[in-house]
Amino acid sequence: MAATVFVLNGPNLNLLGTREPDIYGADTLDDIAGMLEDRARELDLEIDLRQSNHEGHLVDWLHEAQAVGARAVLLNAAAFTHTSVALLDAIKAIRTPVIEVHLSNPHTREGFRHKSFVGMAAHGTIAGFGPTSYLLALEAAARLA
Ligand code: CA2
Repeated sequence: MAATVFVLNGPNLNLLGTREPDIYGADTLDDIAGMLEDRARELDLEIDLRQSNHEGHLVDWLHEAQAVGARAVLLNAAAFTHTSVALLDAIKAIRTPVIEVHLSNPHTREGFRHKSFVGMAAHGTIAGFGPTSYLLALEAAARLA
């Protein structure tokens, strides 16, 4: 059976492709899901992509990733990246590797985006490549032991 990679997306990413295309691009989350599923098939992986505007859902899904034995989690926690000690603790609480993903490069943006609670515990971070960030993160997940 193919290993599963969770792709967890935080607040407002349900609106992707509808606003601020200069920063986040024109692709929707469904477009990104399709792109990931195509590549996952080639890598013999399965994608379980979810989005929530609620911090606790993301915490629960990180726990679930470990419980079901997911290969890795790709996590774009959106604004919670910069605020959430709960996500930091959840990532530390599981053994499943978490790869932090961002469409934009937060380090070239406002100062409040330079701190990442997710990055403090993530296996690694890929940021700044638009939807390709997710694809690169999937490639990295496929190469994890
Ligand atoms: O670049 C990223 O992927 C971010 O995680 C996106 C977050 C932002 O708070 C992070 O600093 C960097 C914002 C996601 C908001 O998504 C929208 C989508 C469409 C229209 C407006 C916002």
